Amino acid sequence: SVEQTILNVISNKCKRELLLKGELFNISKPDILTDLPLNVLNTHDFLPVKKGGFYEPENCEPLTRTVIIIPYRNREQHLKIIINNLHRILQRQQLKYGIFVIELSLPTTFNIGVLMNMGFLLANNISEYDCFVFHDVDLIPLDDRIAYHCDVSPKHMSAFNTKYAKVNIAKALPYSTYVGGVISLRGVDYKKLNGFSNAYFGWGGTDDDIEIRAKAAMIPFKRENQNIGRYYALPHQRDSNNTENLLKGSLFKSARKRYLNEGLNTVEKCCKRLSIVYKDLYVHVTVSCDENI
Ligand code: UD2
Repeated sequence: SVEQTILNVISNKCKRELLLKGELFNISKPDILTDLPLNVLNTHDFLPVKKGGFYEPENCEPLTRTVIIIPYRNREQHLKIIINNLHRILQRQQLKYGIFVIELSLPTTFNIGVLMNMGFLLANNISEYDCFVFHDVDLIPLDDRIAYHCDVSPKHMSAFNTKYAKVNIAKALPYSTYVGGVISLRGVDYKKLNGFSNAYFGWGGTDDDIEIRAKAAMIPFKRENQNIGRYYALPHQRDSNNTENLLKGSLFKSARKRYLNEGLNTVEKCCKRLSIVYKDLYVHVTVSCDENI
Protein backbone atom coordinates (compact mmCIF):
# COMPACT_ATOMS: atom_id res chain seq x y z
CA SER A 1 0.00 0.00 0.00
CA VAL A 2 1.04 3.63 -0.24
CA GLU A 3 1.34 3.87 3.54
CA GLN A 4 3.74 0.97 3.36
CA THR A 5 5.90 2.89 0.90
CA ILE A 6 6.66 5.58 3.41
CA LEU A 7 6.93 3.23 6.37
CA ASN A 8 9.51 1.23 4.48
CA VAL A 9 11.90 4.15 4.42
CA ILE A 10 11.70 4.79 8.11
CA SER A 11 13.91 2.62 10.28
CA ASN A 12 12.08 0.09 12.43
CA LYS A 13 12.37 1.95 15.68
CA CYS A 14 11.23 5.20 14.11
CA LYS A 15 8.37 3.36 12.54
CA ARG A 16 7.27 2.02 15.90
CA GLU A 17 7.42 5.46 17.47
CA LEU A 18 5.35 6.85 14.66
CA LEU A 19 2.70 4.21 15.09
CA LEU A 20 2.73 4.45 18.89
CA LYS A 21 2.07 8.13 18.67
CA GLY A 22 -0.99 7.25 16.68
CA GLU A 23 0.24 9.58 14.02
CA LEU A 24 -1.22 7.92 11.04
CA PHE A 25 -1.61 9.88 7.93
CA ASN A 26 -3.31 13.10 7.05
CA ILE A 27 -4.64 12.48 3.60
CA SER A 28 -5.72 15.39 1.47
CA LYS A 29 -9.12 15.60 -0.07
CA PRO A 30 -8.97 15.99 -3.81
CA ASP A 31 -11.55 18.78 -3.69
CA ILE A 32 -9.28 21.20 -1.84
CA LEU A 33 -8.58 23.41 -4.80
CA THR A 34 -10.01 26.83 -4.27
CA ASP A 35 -9.96 27.57 -0.55
CA LEU A 36 -6.79 27.76 1.39
CA PRO A 37 -7.09 24.92 3.93
CA LEU A 38 -6.89 26.32 7.43
CA ASN A 39 -4.28 23.85 8.57
CA VAL A 40 -2.06 25.08 5.76
CA LEU A 41 -2.26 28.64 7.02
CA ASN A 42 -2.11 28.12 10.74
CA THR A 43 0.00 25.08 11.45
CA HIS A 44 2.22 25.40 14.50
CA ASP A 45 1.84 21.79 15.28
CA PHE A 46 5.43 20.65 15.75
CA LEU A 47 8.01 19.97 18.45
CA PRO A 48 10.77 22.41 19.37
CA VAL A 49 13.70 22.49 16.98
CA LYS A 50 17.32 23.53 17.47
CA LYS A 51 18.44 27.03 16.55
CA GLY A 52 18.65 27.10 12.76
CA GLY A 53 15.63 24.79 12.49
CA PHE A 54 17.49 21.49 12.87
CA TYR A 55 15.65 18.48 14.20
CA GLU A 56 16.11 14.80 14.82
CA PRO A 57 13.74 12.38 16.54
CA GLU A 58 14.72 11.69 20.15
CA ASN A 59 14.10 8.00 20.41
CA CYS A 60 15.11 6.53 17.09
CA GLU A 61 17.73 6.80 14.39
CA PRO A 62 16.26 7.89 11.05
CA LEU A 63 17.66 6.25 7.96
CA THR A 64 18.20 9.42 5.96
CA ARG A 65 19.23 12.98 6.60
CA THR A 66 17.24 15.37 4.49
CA VAL A 67 17.89 19.01 3.75
CA ILE A 68 15.29 21.33 2.26
CA ILE A 69 16.61 24.16 0.10
CA ILE A 70 14.23 27.05 -0.61
CA PRO A 71 15.12 29.78 -3.14
CA TYR A 72 13.88 33.07 -1.78
CA ARG A 73 13.31 36.78 -2.18
CA ASN A 74 10.62 39.03 -0.77
CA ARG A 75 7.93 36.42 0.01
CA GLU A 76 7.73 36.82 3.75
CA GLN A 77 4.18 35.56 4.14
CA HIS A 78 4.79 32.48 2.02
CA LEU A 79 7.97 31.74 3.93
CA LYS A 80 6.16 31.70 7.29
CA ILE A 81 3.55 29.30 5.97
CA ILE A 82 5.93 26.88 4.28
CA ILE A 83 8.34 26.76 7.24
CA ASN A 84 5.59 25.87 9.69
CA ASN A 85 4.15 23.26 7.37
CA LEU A 86 7.52 21.69 6.62
CA HIS A 87 8.44 21.24 10.29
CA ARG A 88 5.12 19.59 10.87
CA ILE A 89 5.36 17.09 8.03
CA LEU A 90 9.09 16.35 8.43
CA GLN A 91 8.61 15.59 12.11
CA ARG A 92 5.60 13.39 11.43
CA GLN A 93 7.85 11.45 9.08
CA GLN A 94 10.45 11.10 11.87
CA LEU A 95 13.24 12.54 9.77
CA LYS A 96 16.52 14.12 10.69
CA TYR A 97 16.51 17.35 8.76
CA GLY A 98 17.56 20.96 8.20
CA ILE A 99 15.90 23.80 6.28
CA PHE A 100 17.95 26.37 4.35
CA VAL A 101 16.44 29.48 2.83
CA ILE A 102 18.73 30.97 0.21
CA GLU A 103 18.12 34.59 -0.71
CA LEU A 104 19.57 36.45 -3.68
CA SER A 105 20.56 40.03 -2.84
CA LEU A 106 19.35 42.91 -5.00
CA PRO A 107 19.72 44.26 -7.61
CA THR A 108 20.52 41.01 -9.45
CA THR A 109 17.65 39.54 -11.48
CA PHE A 110 16.25 36.49 -9.70
CA ASN A 111 17.98 33.20 -10.56
CA ILE A 112 16.76 29.98 -9.00
CA GLY A 113 19.67 27.85 -10.26
CA VAL A 114 22.46 29.78 -8.55
CA LEU A 115 20.52 29.72 -5.28
CA MET A 116 20.02 25.97 -5.42
CA ASN A 117 23.71 25.41 -6.17
CA MET A 118 24.89 27.74 -3.41
CA GLY A 119 22.42 26.08 -1.02
CA PHE A 120 23.73 22.64 -1.91
CA LEU A 121 27.37 23.64 -1.30
CA LEU A 122 26.58 25.30 1.99
CA ALA A 123 24.41 22.47 3.31
CA ASN A 124 27.23 20.06 2.50
CA ASN A 125 29.65 22.20 4.47
CA ILE A 126 27.43 22.33 7.50
CA SER A 127 26.39 18.73 7.85
CA GLU A 128 26.26 15.39 6.08
CA TYR A 129 23.00 15.23 4.20
CA ASP A 130 22.16 12.42 1.84
CA CYS A 131 18.88 13.71 0.49
CA PHE A 132 18.31 17.15 -1.03
CA VAL A 133 14.84 18.58 -1.58
CA PHE A 134 14.65 21.75 -3.70
CA HIS A 135 11.42 23.46 -2.75
CA ASP A 136 9.48 26.46 -4.06
CA VAL A 137 8.47 28.72 -1.18
CA ASP A 138 4.82 28.77 -2.27
CA LEU A 139 4.03 25.04 -2.52
CA ILE A 140 2.49 23.47 0.56
CA PRO A 141 2.33 19.67 0.91
CA LEU A 142 -1.25 18.51 1.41
CA ASP A 143 -0.73 14.83 2.06
CA ASP A 144 1.48 13.36 4.78
CA ARG A 145 2.42 10.40 2.65
CA ILE A 146 4.66 12.52 0.43
CA ALA A 147 7.98 11.20 1.69
CA TYR A 148 10.74 13.77 2.12
CA HIS A 149 13.45 11.24 1.46
CA CYS A 150 15.30 10.34 -1.70
CA ASP A 151 14.82 7.46 -4.08
CA VAL A 152 17.54 6.02 -6.27
CA SER A 153 16.20 8.28 -9.05
CA PRO A 154 15.63 12.02 -8.94
CA LYS A 155 11.98 12.61 -8.19
CA HIS A 156 9.44 15.27 -9.13
CA MET A 157 7.50 15.46 -5.88
CA SER A 158 4.90 18.13 -6.71
CA ALA A 159 3.02 15.86 -9.08
CA PHE A 160 -0.36 17.43 -8.40
CA ASN A 161 -0.30 21.21 -8.15
CA THR A 162 -3.52 23.09 -7.38
CA LYS A 163 -2.47 25.98 -9.64
CA TYR A 164 -2.48 23.71 -12.67
CA ALA A 165 -5.36 21.60 -11.41
CA LYS A 166 -7.59 24.65 -11.78
CA VAL A 167 -6.85 24.55 -15.50
CA ASN A 168 -6.92 20.80 -15.92
CA ILE A 169 -7.75 18.65 -12.93
CA ALA A 170 -6.87 15.40 -14.65
CA LYS A 171 -3.31 16.47 -15.42
CA ALA A 172 -2.67 19.07 -12.70
CA LEU A 173 0.63 19.81 -14.44
CA PRO A 174 1.44 21.98 -17.47
CA TYR A 175 3.24 19.32 -19.57
CA SER A 176 4.60 15.81 -19.24
CA THR A 177 8.32 16.59 -18.82
CA TYR A 178 7.63 19.30 -16.24
CA VAL A 179 9.66 19.08 -13.01
CA GLY A 180 8.96 22.56 -11.54
CA GLY A 181 7.94 23.06 -7.92
CA VAL A 182 9.47 20.47 -5.59
CA ILE A 183 12.11 17.88 -6.48
CA SER A 184 14.28 15.50 -4.47
CA LEU A 185 17.53 13.83 -5.29
CA ARG A 186 20.49 12.25 -3.59
CA GLY A 187 23.65 14.35 -3.23
CA VAL A 188 25.59 11.93 -5.43
CA ASP A 189 23.03 12.40 -8.19
CA TYR A 190 22.99 16.18 -7.88
CA LYS A 191 26.75 16.10 -8.46
CA LYS A 192 26.37 13.77 -11.45
CA LEU A 193 24.14 16.22 -13.24
CA ASN A 194 26.34 19.15 -12.11
CA GLY A 195 23.47 20.77 -10.23
CA PHE A 196 21.25 23.40 -11.81
CA SER A 197 22.37 25.70 -14.61
CA ASN A 198 23.50 29.15 -13.44
CA ALA A 199 22.59 30.76 -16.74
CA TYR A 200 18.85 31.45 -16.30
CA PHE A 201 18.24 34.96 -14.98
CA GLY A 202 14.56 35.85 -14.70
CA TRP A 203 11.45 33.69 -14.78
CA GLY A 204 11.34 30.27 -16.41
CA GLY A 205 13.52 27.59 -17.93
CA THR A 206 15.63 26.42 -14.98
CA ASP A 207 13.53 23.36 -14.30
CA ASP A 208 13.31 22.31 -17.96
CA ASP A 209 17.09 22.57 -18.05
CA ILE A 210 17.59 20.27 -15.04
CA GLU A 211 15.19 17.78 -16.57
CA ILE A 212 17.51 17.61 -19.61
CA ARG A 213 20.59 17.37 -17.40
CA ALA A 214 19.12 14.40 -15.58
CA LYS A 215 18.43 12.62 -18.87
CA ALA A 216 21.92 13.44 -20.16
CA ALA A 217 23.45 12.04 -16.96
CA MET A 218 21.31 8.89 -17.38
CA ILE A 219 19.36 9.47 -14.17
CA PRO A 220 16.03 10.77 -15.49
CA PHE A 221 13.36 12.09 -13.13
CA LYS A 222 10.54 9.89 -11.96
CA ARG A 223 7.27 11.41 -10.84
CA GLU A 224 5.56 10.90 -7.48
CA ASN A 225 2.10 9.33 -7.50
CA GLN A 226 -0.39 12.14 -8.10
CA ASN A 227 -2.58 11.05 -5.20
CA ILE A 228 0.30 11.60 -2.82
CA GLY A 229 2.47 14.35 -4.30
CA ARG A 230 -0.29 16.92 -3.80
CA TYR A 231 0.66 20.54 -3.23
CA TYR A 232 -1.31 23.70 -2.61
CA ALA A 233 0.09 26.62 -4.64
CA LEU A 234 -0.17 29.84 -2.63
CA PRO A 235 -1.35 32.61 -4.91
CA HIS A 236 1.06 35.42 -5.78
CA GLN A 237 1.65 38.25 -8.25
CA ARG A 238 4.56 38.25 -10.66
CA ASP A 239 7.60 39.41 -8.68
CA SER A 240 9.65 42.45 -9.55
CA ASN A 241 13.22 41.64 -10.61
CA ASN A 242 12.02 38.33 -12.01
CA THR A 243 10.57 39.16 -15.41
CA GLU A 244 10.28 36.41 -17.97
CA ASN A 245 13.65 35.27 -19.26
CA LEU A 246 13.56 35.86 -23.00
CA LEU A 247 16.71 33.80 -23.51
CA LYS A 248 15.22 30.68 -21.95
CA GLY A 249 14.35 29.08 -25.30
CA SER A 250 17.84 29.35 -26.74
CA LEU A 251 19.48 28.36 -23.46
CA PHE A 252 17.25 25.31 -23.31
CA LYS A 253 18.45 24.21 -26.76
CA SER A 254 22.05 24.09 -25.54
CA ALA A 255 21.22 22.52 -22.16
CA ARG A 256 22.67 19.11 -22.97
CA LYS A 257 25.91 20.56 -24.34
CA ARG A 258 26.41 22.91 -21.40
CA TYR A 259 25.63 20.67 -18.51
CA LEU A 260 29.13 19.55 -17.54
CA ASN A 261 30.66 22.97 -18.17
CA GLU A 262 28.51 25.16 -15.98
CA GLY A 263 26.44 24.54 -12.88
CA LEU A 264 27.47 23.33 -9.45
CA ASN A 265 31.14 23.31 -10.51
CA THR A 266 31.15 26.98 -11.58
CA VAL A 267 28.60 28.73 -9.35
CA GLU A 268 31.28 30.17 -7.07
CA LYS A 269 32.77 32.04 -10.01
CA CYS A 270 29.72 34.30 -10.12
CA CYS A 271 28.27 34.09 -6.59
CA LYS A 272 29.53 34.60 -3.07
CA ARG A 273 27.96 34.24 0.34
CA LEU A 274 27.16 37.51 2.10
CA SER A 275 25.69 36.22 5.35
CA ILE A 276 24.39 33.20 7.18
CA VAL A 277 21.94 33.63 10.05
CA TYR A 278 20.67 30.83 12.27
CA LYS A 279 17.04 31.84 12.74
CA ASP A 280 14.76 30.00 15.16
CA LEU A 281 13.16 27.81 12.50
CA TYR A 282 15.62 27.79 9.57
CA VAL A 283 19.02 28.92 8.33
CA HIS A 284 18.83 32.10 6.29
CA VAL A 285 21.65 32.55 3.80
CA THR A 286 22.11 35.60 1.60
CA VAL A 287 24.21 35.41 -1.53
CA SER A 288 25.20 37.99 -4.10
CA CYS A 289 25.79 37.07 -7.70
CA ASP A 290 27.22 38.86 -10.71
CA GLU A 291 24.91 38.67 -13.71
CA ASN A 292 27.67 39.44 -16.16
CA ILE A 293 29.96 36.46 -15.64
C1 UD2 B 1 6.70 28.04 -11.59
C2 UD2 B 1 7.25 26.77 -10.96
C3 UD2 B 1 8.68 26.99 -10.48
C4 UD2 B 1 9.54 27.47 -11.61
C5 UD2 B 1 8.95 28.75 -12.16
C6 UD2 B 1 9.71 29.22 -13.37
C7 UD2 B 1 5.27 25.80 -9.94
C8 UD2 B 1 4.50 25.64 -8.71
N1 UD2 B 1 6.44 26.45 -9.79
O1 UD2 B 1 6.50 28.88 -10.48
O2 UD2 B 1 9.20 25.77 -9.96
O3 UD2 B 1 9.55 26.49 -12.62
O4 UD2 B 1 7.60 28.55 -12.58
O5 UD2 B 1 10.99 29.66 -13.03
O6 UD2 B 1 4.87 25.37 -10.98
N2 UD2 B 1 11.05 33.23 -5.79
C9 UD2 B 1 11.08 34.14 -4.73
N3 UD2 B 1 11.00 35.47 -4.99
C10 UD2 B 1 10.92 35.96 -6.26
C11 UD2 B 1 10.88 35.03 -7.32
C12 UD2 B 1 10.93 33.69 -7.06
O7 UD2 B 1 11.16 33.76 -3.57
O8 UD2 B 1 10.90 37.19 -6.43
C13 UD2 B 1 11.24 31.78 -5.53
C14 UD2 B 1 10.13 31.15 -4.73
O9 UD2 B 1 10.65 30.08 -4.00
C15 UD2 B 1 9.22 30.67 -5.83
C16 UD2 B 1 10.22 30.14 -6.85
O10 UD2 B 1 11.30 31.05 -6.76
O11 UD2 B 1 8.36 29.67 -5.36
C17 UD2 B 1 9.65 30.05 -8.25
O12 UD2 B 1 9.33 31.33 -8.77
P1 UD2 B 1 7.85 31.81 -9.11
O13 UD2 B 1 7.00 31.50 -7.94
O14 UD2 B 1 7.89 33.20 -9.61
O15 UD2 B 1 7.42 30.98 -10.29
P2 UD2 B 1 5.99 30.33 -10.52
O16 UD2 B 1 5.08 30.51 -9.38
O17 UD2 B 1 5.48 30.73 -11.84
